[in-house]
Amino acid sequence: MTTPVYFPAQFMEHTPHAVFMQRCLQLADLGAGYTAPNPLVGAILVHDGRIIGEGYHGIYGGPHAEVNCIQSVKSADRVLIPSSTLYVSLEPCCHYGKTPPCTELILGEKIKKTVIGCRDPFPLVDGKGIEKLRTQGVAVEFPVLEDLAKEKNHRFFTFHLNKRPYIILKWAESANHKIAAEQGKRTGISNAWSNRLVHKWRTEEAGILIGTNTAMLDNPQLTARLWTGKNPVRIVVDHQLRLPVSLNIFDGTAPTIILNGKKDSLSGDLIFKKIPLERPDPASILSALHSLQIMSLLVEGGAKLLQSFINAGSWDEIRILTNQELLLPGGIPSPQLGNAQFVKSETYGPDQVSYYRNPKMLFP
Ligand code: AOF
Ligand code: ZN
Repeated sequence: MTTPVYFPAQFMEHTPHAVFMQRCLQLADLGAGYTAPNPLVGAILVHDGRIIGEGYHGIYGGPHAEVNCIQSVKSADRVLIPSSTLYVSLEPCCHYGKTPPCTELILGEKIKKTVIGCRDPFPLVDGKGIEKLRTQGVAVEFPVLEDLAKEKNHRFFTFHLNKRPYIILKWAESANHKIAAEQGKRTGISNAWSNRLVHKWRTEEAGILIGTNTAMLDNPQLTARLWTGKNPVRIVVDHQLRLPVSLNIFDGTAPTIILNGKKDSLSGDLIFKKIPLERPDPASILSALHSLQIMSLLVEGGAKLLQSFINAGSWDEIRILTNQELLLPGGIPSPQLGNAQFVKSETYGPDQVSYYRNPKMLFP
């Protein structure tokens, strides 16, 4: 557990709830990469300006932030729980999922005051957690730091409100904006530092998507082996089921979904998911992935697949690694950015990493 922060009583009068909510948001981050399709949530218990408990949702299927927070209270402080305020970055749940409702826990512990960051868009909760607490006599202060609390869970909100995964399009390109030297030839573009950054990104998303040609020609592993964390689910579009099982994506090192036009089947970590269309488009791919509970997606190519997502307006972020020292005459042009809005750039040796956002596509 982290060191408790102590606010003296006279300071407390002027301490906005925002300070304690900030702490919840910090704690929420500790679950990043492990909770999908659940949200990132942090909670603290504050008694007379002193934090007596802290917790966060650490892993999908595991205890919620509120449970870990209450469990962390030292035995000498347990008597203080009913007269403490529970701060939580997301509305407490009121349903039986993999774990029991947090509202029952709050009521059972006789906590009389809660401060909540933002509403939970999950249909089984969606305001009903707050209502339950209020009707049972718990004072609820809501919302506090709502924009930051929602931003923390932009993947979760996008998944529930837009009914599709949160989408990050990514590619590496030469200084003259080519993603490969020629069709069918794997071209090394990014460097050891930026490759590690990409593997870090892989640990942060639920799934990683590529098209048939990229799977066939590049034979990628799509794992996060250069960074510590969880491998994303590998997702490949293979409409005609042309891909040979000798490819790395079939090596069993990470769960793999094959989106195809022929069959639905499940064998261990290998899922075949049928898309009943002549040609799968972004909308059909996304609705299949939504039904498979893939909360966020890193799309890593090829150019045609990336462009189809841009053209459909189905994307949230674009991240481009540009090797400023590499020129590829001829070659395959990078996708066209369309209405992408520049956010920032970073430098990793010769590579510049540029981040864009979709100005139209934030959750409602
Ligand atoms: C909370 N605190 O820390 C989280 C919540 O299957 P379960 O029981 O884990 O429930 C998952 C749902 O609970 C998830 O979709 C979201 O609505 C909520 N997550 N709620 O009170 C938490 N992680
Ligand atoms: Zn809960």
